[in-house]
Parts: sequence; C-alpha cells; structure tokens
Amino acid sequence: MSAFPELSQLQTQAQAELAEVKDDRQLEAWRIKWLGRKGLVPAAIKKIGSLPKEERAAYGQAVNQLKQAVQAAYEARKQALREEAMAAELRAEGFDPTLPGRRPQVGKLHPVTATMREIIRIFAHMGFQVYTARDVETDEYNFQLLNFPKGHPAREMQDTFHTTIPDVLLRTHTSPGQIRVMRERYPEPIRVVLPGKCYRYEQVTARSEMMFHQIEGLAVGKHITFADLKGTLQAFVEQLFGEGRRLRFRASHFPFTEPSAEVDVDCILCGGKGCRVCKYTGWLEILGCGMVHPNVLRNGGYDPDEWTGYAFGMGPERIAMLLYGVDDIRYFYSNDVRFLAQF
Ligand code: 2NM
Repeated sequence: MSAFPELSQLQTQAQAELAEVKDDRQLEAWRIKWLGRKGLVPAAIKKIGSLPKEERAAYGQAVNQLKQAVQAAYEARKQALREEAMAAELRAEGFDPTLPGRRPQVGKLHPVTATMREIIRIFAHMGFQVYTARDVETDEYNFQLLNFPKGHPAREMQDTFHTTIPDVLLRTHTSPGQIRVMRERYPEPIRVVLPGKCYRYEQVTARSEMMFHQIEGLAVGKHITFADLKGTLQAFVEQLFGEGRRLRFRASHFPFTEPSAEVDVDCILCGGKGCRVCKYTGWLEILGCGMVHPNVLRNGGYDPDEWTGYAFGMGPERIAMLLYGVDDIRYFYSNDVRFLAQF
C-alpha cells in the first residue's frame, strides 16, 4: 500500500470518521460518503482508467484492498452499534441477560400410566392394535353379551355404579369393548388390546380402589388355540419381567371364557424361594385368561363353529405395585407428589 500513499491516507481517514459514528443515521451518512455510488472509495476505483497502463495492475490491487478493508470496518461498526443498542434496551427494561436461568419443574408420567404404556408397547410389537372403548356402557354390553345373564351371581359381586338412566352404567371391566370390536371387525380376524378405566362400587382397601385400570387382549381367528395364548403370554411376561420367567396356569372360572385360567409368574423378588411379596408361595398372580366362550363369540357376530379366540385381562395397578415395590394401591391416587416424584 505504501506505493500509493493517497490510498493509505483515504483508509486512515475513513476509519477515523467511522470511529466517531454514534448512531444508525450517522452510520448511513458515513456509508454514502465512503461506499455510496458517488462515494470516495468508488471514485478511487474509477481512477484506474486515467493511469498509465504499467501502473494499473498494482493500483487496482491496492484499491481493491482498500475497498475490502473499508467495507469490513463498516460491517464491524454496524454490528457493534446493534449490540450497544440491544444492551441499552435491556438495561432500560431492568433485564440482566447474564443471570442464570430458572429451570421450570418438569412433570413425569404417573407410574400406572408408564406401566400401561409399557404393556401396550409389548403387545403392539406382537401385532396387537389398541382399541379404546367407552367408559359409560349399557347393562347389555357390560354383562348380558359377555355371558353374565341377569341374576348371575358375578353381577352382584361386581357392585356397579349405575346412572340415573336405567341400564346405563360405568363399565366394571374393559370387556364390553371386546363385543364392540368384534361387531365392528367381523368377518376379519382380530388381535387387539383394550386399555382403560373401570369402576366398581366397593370398599377402598390397600388392594382395591373404586376406579382402576384394566388392559384386556383379544385374538379371534380360524385356528386360534390355547397354545397360542400360552406362547403370547410367555413372551409378554418375559419382556415385562425379564427373560426366563416361569408361568403357571391354574384352572379358574370366568363367565366369558371356557376353559379359563389364572396365570402366576415366579416371584420377581425372590425368584420362587418364597418371600414377603409372594406371601411365601414363590408365585405372583398377574392375569386371567381363557378361550372366548362360544356365546360371547356369537354375540360378537362370529360363528363359534368356524371361529375361535382367546382373551386375557390384567390390572396395571397390580403390575405397577409389583414392578415398583408399592404395597398399597391407594398411594397411586392420593396425589401426594412426594410419592409420585419417586418414579
Ligand atoms: C379377564 C380374564 C379372562 C376377557 C374375556 C373377554 C371377552 F369378552 F373377549 F370374552 N374379554 N376379557 C377376560 C378373560 C378378562 O380379566 C381378568
């Protein structure tokens, strides 16, 4: 640059004037004077044309450097002015951006919800769809179509919440949804799980609440057997409680399945040796199941001479109690954050 002292001087002057710029308006005036179409820098560039040929290359390089330096100085000043303006605005508002942030409290899933989602995830991976049915049901769907005729003792056992409308009630189990699925899907084969709330008018104790959840499963097809049920439940239990878990099927009775069974898993705490959790039996009861009763298949629209099916049902609260070592179901619904925050 020393070869063209007039260019060095231009740059020095431009920078000196830029340092005096205090606001956007002055900055714009400076830009027009130095970089504008008729500004001093473009004028210096135009001078190339009037120089002898031998000097043009060296001058062109020098003037180009000048232009870039002046432009960079302009951008830097513009950015600095913007930051000063922002800082002034924040100071005026009394806002200090250097203070540490306040973390918002983030909630988490209720342990029963987390358990239900895990159970649903496992069945979804085995090809089961999720079907969400209504909580308010009719006597017909909640009992009659499930092979609980009027006067059946199981109906009195499940003390029911009735509404002011005759024969309209809160479902006592998620099973009425099974009839709805069958009536909707016939004549397709079915593989669904039905999660949801159930209601029973009974004494609240460490083991039972008036509102609780169920997850039921249903498979209907042309060749479904009890062996399919056993294999599906074995796979489910191993994913939920760990590989190598042993299952025990005990003969039982439900109105909507025949044959019926209750299923135990070897105690997840002691592995079967016997402890307080399994009441020294080595086994934990975790679900009920069976082959769908011919009457129930027929009520769903499926001819039991052509179709078979299995069904199962479990209580997510009970499973959450086993998974998390909770010994009283009432903790789940007492809304004590000290309890809920542990999971
Ligand atoms: C259980 C146990 C055994 C069940 C049966 C049906 C239906 F409607 F398909 F027949 N739904 N759920 C069932 C069977 C439920 O819960 C402990």
